Amino acid sequence: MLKVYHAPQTRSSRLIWLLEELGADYEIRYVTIQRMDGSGAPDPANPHPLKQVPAIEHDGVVITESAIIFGYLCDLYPGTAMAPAVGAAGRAQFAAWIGLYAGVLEPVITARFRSAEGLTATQAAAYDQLTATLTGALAHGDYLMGDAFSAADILFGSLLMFFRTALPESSVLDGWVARLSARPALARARAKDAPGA
Ligand SMILES: N[C@@H](CCC(=O)N[C@@H](CS)C(=O)NCC(=O)O)C(=O)O
Repeated sequence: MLKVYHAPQTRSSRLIWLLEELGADYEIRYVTIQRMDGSGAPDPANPHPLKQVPAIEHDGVVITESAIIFGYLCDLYPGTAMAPAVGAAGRAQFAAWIGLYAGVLEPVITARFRSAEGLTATQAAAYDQLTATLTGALAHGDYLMGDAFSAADILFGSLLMFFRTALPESSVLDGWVARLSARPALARARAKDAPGA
């Protein structure tokens, strides 16, 4: 059984959404985390070495980091629309999106949350490039991978669904978020976000 260590309204919420899209068989272990407002506390039951979420446990192995977990789960459930299979057309593009999330979006957006004025010139350039890459992709299709919704949309789009101001105002981005918000799997995930919800 795949176990998901999850705390409501966090980066692990989008993982529940992905699992619903994949039709996966999984079990949610609700854990507490230290929240940015000072509430909550690290949970001894959480196997994440930093006591963060998400973490998953599969075949006795703990896997952390959202982008890595997304890639792993898409490969665990091949043949869905969530990601092109290894070797199939579009797989390289999918890998590039996952890498962009982990290598650029996470560090740059985290730095920006700490201080928008405090970005280094390199980070500020990466932020502008990131915005241009996302809006550029969405100018050519309804989703990041073109006409087909994929796990890449969940990974990136969930950021704007939580914090729309993370990226600049844009009708292109707003239209994308509206399309993502209508996914039935998202409604199912939201129903499971909090214990007993
Ligand atoms: N890069 C990590 C970040 C994980 C992360 O920061 N998760 C937050 C919740 S959104 C957390 O667990 N915070 C509690 C803490 O840092 O102690 C990922 O994407 O998986």
